[in-house]
Amino acid sequence: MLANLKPQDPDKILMLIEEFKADTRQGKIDLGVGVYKDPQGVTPVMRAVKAAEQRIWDEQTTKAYTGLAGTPEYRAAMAEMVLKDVPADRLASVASVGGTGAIRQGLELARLANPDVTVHVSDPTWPNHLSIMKFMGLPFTQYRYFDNETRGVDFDGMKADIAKAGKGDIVLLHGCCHNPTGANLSMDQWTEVAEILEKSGAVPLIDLAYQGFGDGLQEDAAATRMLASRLPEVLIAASCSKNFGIYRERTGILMALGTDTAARDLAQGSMAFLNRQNFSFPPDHGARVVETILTDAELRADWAAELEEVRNTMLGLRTQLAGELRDLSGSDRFDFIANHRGMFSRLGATPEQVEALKADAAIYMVGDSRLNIAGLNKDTVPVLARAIVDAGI
Ligand code: PLP
Ligand code: TYF
Repeated sequence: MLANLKPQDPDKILMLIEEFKADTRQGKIDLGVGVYKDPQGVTPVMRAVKAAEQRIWDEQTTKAYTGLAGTPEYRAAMAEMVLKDVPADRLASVASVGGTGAIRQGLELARLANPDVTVHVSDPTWPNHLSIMKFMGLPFTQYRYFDNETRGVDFDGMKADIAKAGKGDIVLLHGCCHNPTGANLSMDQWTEVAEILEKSGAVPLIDLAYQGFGDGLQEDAAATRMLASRLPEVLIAASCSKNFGIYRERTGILMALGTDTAARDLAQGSMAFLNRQNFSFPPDHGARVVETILTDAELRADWAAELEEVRNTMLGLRTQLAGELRDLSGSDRFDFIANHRGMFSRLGATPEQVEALKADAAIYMVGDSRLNIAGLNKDTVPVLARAIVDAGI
């Protein structure tokens, strides 16, 4: 049986990790996988996470099963963090296996509700969106998103394309900090997106993996909150991997907002059912850490402060890199780096230029010229800027 298996395409982002490890050159720079690194190159355990884990260790008396949907306390805390004003009469939610698990279950839910669903997803998008939909055999199409000339959003193209989504289709949107481009919509543009979806009856599935990494915890959730309050139906797949730094704990949540309590209850039952089919109970440790932090004023304030440091570190690196490139290139064509938000910016370089950066300067980024800003520090920014200009980008 096993001999019949076919080799699967590897994840190109994850492959870079191995390639980088194997490179023996001094001064190599890793701008590949989207993991936050501090200026010393360490992905730290956040202070509040350590404190919450200590508290859980001290106080937890059982590790018996929770519930198929996870604990109500975790789901309530997350709903408050993401939505602020929680419409309890409309909201169904389940804890998930990371943000990826929430995306997968959200797509499964959409297909359960509408077997003819088509998913509309940005071009480009996080490669796992495409690979999950292909694996599920879910029909999908890509809407225009990135303008390679301006390195901003091709908003006219995006509007024209998402208007083609029909009633009951899914439009997958990055709630903030678009991966891989770093280019994002303004609030006015988000309002236009809401109007288009209002007209068509297509349902947004908002992938919120970077709340707190862009303009701030509240600001990064603003588009999600607006869509949730305006549209009758909204799906949200939120991840705690980045903003709590608990990548390996696999912590996320799928939320579904319906029109009334009957729709909410149907969604709740179906989402718990989907958890049961796929893995039964969702992982608890990361969820318990998040719940502990969000429900304790002191821990929450400390977590928010550390997250703010992380965000500001990345913003500082963006400003520095854009400035260095302005000086070295004698032009403002790299200013988009300062305007982008989140961990990533797409440089707009060719695959050959990306290869040249790797071969000549030991600088690793994803083949589509996505760089992880958090892989830099004050000393490596000038090295990268010089290499970009030398590569003729
Ligand atoms: N969505 C996007 C766009 C991401 O970049 C990530 C990051 O890894 C995720 C979702 C989900 O992350 P995780 O499954 O690790 O929570
Ligand atoms: O885009 C990234 O780099 C992050 C991390 O299969 C990641 O979202 C990358 C690939 C993958 C899972 C997570």
